[in-house]
Amino acid sequence: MALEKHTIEQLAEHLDNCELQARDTPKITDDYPDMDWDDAYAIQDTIRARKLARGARIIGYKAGLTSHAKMKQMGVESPVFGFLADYFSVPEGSAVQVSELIHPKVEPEIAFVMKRALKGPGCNIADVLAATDFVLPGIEVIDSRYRDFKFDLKSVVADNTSASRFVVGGQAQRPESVDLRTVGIVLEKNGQPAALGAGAAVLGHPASAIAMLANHLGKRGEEIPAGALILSGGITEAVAVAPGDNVCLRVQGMGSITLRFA
Ligand code: 0L1
Ligand code: MG
Repeated sequence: MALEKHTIEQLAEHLDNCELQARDTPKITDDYPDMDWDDAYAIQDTIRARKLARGARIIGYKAGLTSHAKMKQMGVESPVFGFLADYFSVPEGSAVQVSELIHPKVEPEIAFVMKRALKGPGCNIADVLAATDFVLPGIEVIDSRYRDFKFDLKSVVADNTSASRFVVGGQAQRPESVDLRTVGIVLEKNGQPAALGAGAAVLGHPASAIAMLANHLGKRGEEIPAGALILSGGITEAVAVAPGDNVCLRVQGMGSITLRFA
């Protein structure tokens, strides 16, 4: 680790407050260019501890930057992982208040709900599918705390990978009853297709992202617990939204979900 404990705490407080007050900030590596990966995840862990101390519950995880479209959009080469707090969850069909956010974008995703705990190292797609209870459509609302979405990967990890809000719904399916590689999705904004793709855009198979998450957590002595909800990563590039926008995600064989922005 390159940063002192008090610096990690200070940066976690800063990023947590930026989220809560919908305030942007320059990326933190501008001031701490030597920050390493352990520092980045330690800042994210400290943000998580701050939320837990305020009474929030952690209900799952997310994988980010898992599609080639997203990696290209962000100019990076590997996925990142974050956590989902209970208050990030938005009821299906409801409205997200844009005034509570900085510059939201939406991503079409496949969500996994686990029936058994999953612990790396060595997890693969088959292990993930065997441990999955069901899969369902999810829209992630990302909202980087960094000004103009300008960041590097370590800053993004520290900022809990831009996690902000999400909705899941539609028709949940057992993992064996759907081919998650070929499943097609259409993301509509205000009734017009804004992005489309297939599950394989996420690392060849969305379950790969869950296996990578389990292996990542395993290295840190953690596991994906039974019952966790996991967003496996955007299938397409992220789409910017503004007040008044209406977003609908249609997933082949899994129904649709909608989200409004007010
Ligand atoms: O969920 C994601 O893919 C987002 C990862 C963080 C980068 C971003 O804010 O776009
Ligand atoms: Mg995402």
